Amino acid sequence: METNMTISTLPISTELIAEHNAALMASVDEDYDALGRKLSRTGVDIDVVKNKVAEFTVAVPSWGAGRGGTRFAKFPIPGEPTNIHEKLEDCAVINQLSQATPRVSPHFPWDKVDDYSALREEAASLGLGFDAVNSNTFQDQLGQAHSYSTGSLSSTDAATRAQAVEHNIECIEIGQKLGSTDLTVWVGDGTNFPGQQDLGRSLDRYLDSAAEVYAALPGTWRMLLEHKMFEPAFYSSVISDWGSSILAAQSLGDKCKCLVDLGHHAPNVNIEQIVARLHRFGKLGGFHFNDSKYGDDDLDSGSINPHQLFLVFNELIEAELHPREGFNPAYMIDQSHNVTDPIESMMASADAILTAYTKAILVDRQGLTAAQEANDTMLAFQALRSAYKTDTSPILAKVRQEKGGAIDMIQAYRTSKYRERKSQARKPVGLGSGIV
Ligand code: LRH
Ligand code: MN
Repeated sequence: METNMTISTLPISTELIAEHNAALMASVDEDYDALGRKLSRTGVDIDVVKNKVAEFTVAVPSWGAGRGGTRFAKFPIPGEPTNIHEKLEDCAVINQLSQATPRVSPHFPWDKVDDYSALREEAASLGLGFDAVNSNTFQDQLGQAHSYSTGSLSSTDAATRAQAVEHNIECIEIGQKLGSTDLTVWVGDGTNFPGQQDLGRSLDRYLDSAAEVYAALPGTWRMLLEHKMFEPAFYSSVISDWGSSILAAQSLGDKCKCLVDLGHHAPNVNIEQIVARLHRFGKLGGFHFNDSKYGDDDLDSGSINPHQLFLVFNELIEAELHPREGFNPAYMIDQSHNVTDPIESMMASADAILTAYTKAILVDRQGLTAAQEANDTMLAFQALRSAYKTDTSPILAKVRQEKGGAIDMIQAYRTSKYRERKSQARKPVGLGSGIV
């Protein structure tokens, strides 16, 4: 997070938050002390857990600040953001109340501006920094020379591949001005018909293009490859699964890692095992947290399958305890808020992600490992389940309160009437469809 910049006025009054917390503090303290006594019976110091949780943060997607939509429709809400400046303001609200989302992951050209240094200062004045930058070679821009309709980094057309490489390099240059150190590369490249493209040659073209992007990475930067099973291609996707992604990352080099978007897998795929595998080979680069029931639904994290999110964090705690070269995953949310206020959804999602992390911290690792080595299946499972069953909300409320956030984020947000105020100040967003 930018430190040399003084935070100017934050969007929610600190008096309102203090008043809100004062009314709830007694019950939080009571619940926290009760949980503390319960955890101490199993040798866990709740303050140690609290201090570890207070260090955890997750980035929010700039594109998640506005209402999302599907190919059928998008239903804007009054006062939703219309540009990156308003999106940063809304992201500042999420961070102010959650105290857990101090970075924004931008997307280009959706967040294009003339002066990126000014944008960096603007974000810093709101207490925000920038996380991984996202390139976009899955849409054509007005006046673009070559269409991505038949692919981008893997296109059969050399000029189109060069254009896609150029765009990714431009994103790196923008990211350097913003203080980012990661480039996330997701391509929609693929086919809708068997035979439409040679499955081997399309990957070879992708690897050649990606190698040019890789070569442009500044010293400390990483390139995060994001795999996705399908959509917009519905027969084959060039980087369709973790296998294609890790092989590509291994062939590109040490600075190339794999990013796991939870929604990019077939239903019931064991994503936590994918996390363990990527970590085993030092290629676990980051996450796009969301939830889904069918496809890439981009629903709120933990809203459909909070247990899966817990099991993913269980693998991340194991990874922290047994780190591999360069283990430093980028934690980011990637969601599309089609029916809720995006600010409320991202605050609730940050809470769900920190809840999964906190429950994973509470797992009795020694007991688990001993039961696993002894093939005591039930005790091993119960080591996870008893942690999962623990209500960790007093710890999260205490962390937020102590860091200056709100004990009940949604209640405080609604009391602030922030969205109503913005619906007066901001121009209405037109009807449309699609993600942004
Ligand atoms: C692709 C994806 C990718 C982003 C886009 C907004 O489905 O997850 O991470 O570029 O959503
Ligand atoms: Mn994603």
